[in-house]
Amino acid sequence: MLQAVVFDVDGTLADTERTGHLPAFNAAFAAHGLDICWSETEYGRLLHTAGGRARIEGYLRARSFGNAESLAAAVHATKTRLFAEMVRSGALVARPGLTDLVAGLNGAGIPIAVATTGRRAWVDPLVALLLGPGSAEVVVTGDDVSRLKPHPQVYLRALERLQLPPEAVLAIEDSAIGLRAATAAGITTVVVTNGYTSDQDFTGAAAVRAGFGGHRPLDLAECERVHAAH
Ligand code: XBP
Ligand code: MG
Repeated sequence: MLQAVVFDVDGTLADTERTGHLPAFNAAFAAHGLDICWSETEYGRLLHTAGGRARIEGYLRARSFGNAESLAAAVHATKTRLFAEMVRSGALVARPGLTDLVAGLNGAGIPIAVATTGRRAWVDPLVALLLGPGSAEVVVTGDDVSRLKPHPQVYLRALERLQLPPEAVLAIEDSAIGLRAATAAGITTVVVTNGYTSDQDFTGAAAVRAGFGGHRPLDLAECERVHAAH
């Protein structure tokens, strides 16, 4: 029986990468006087590195910046602040259909958890904005783990806090990196793709969908069906 649903945040709850993180990274580069501006296409390639700080550091290292580690830390701190401000301004909207699924889970009393590589400074206000204040019983962020996705640590921590075994839970992810993290924790996973992830390898997913809505919505009944079938 399905006893909890664990949601990824970026790309799953909202199109945060393109409309939120990317402009925040570019604004942070400018704030630090760096002549770097990632395009949407280039950012799509950079998403193969999980975590914003590691993403910046890898980019700077590849361009032979001597102080890549400390500079990445400083730029990422600025990016985190800027993105948190953007979230608090209410600039991001939930993916179509998500609200219906959340209402179904709330109505059935099925706990919601969140497992993300993102930072708590913006994850908490974003989750409150998109899922409703207090909707998520457990929120595990990149600040709570030492290994980011595709390592399963963030999902294992979520299971611990839910006090549930992996078989009782369904994960909802948007990317191959996230799918690997959730399945490595033993959790049945549905992938809801987006423009950045639709051509990735989703081997091992219980189901792959282009969105929460459409003619076959990923609602509570569908989550329960997919979970029971695996
Ligand atoms: C999302 C990410 C995040 C964001 C940036 O991965 O990779 O790093 O791009 O967030 P997932 P931070 O959806 O699999 O959790 O800058 O706060 O790291
Ligand atoms: Mg994601």
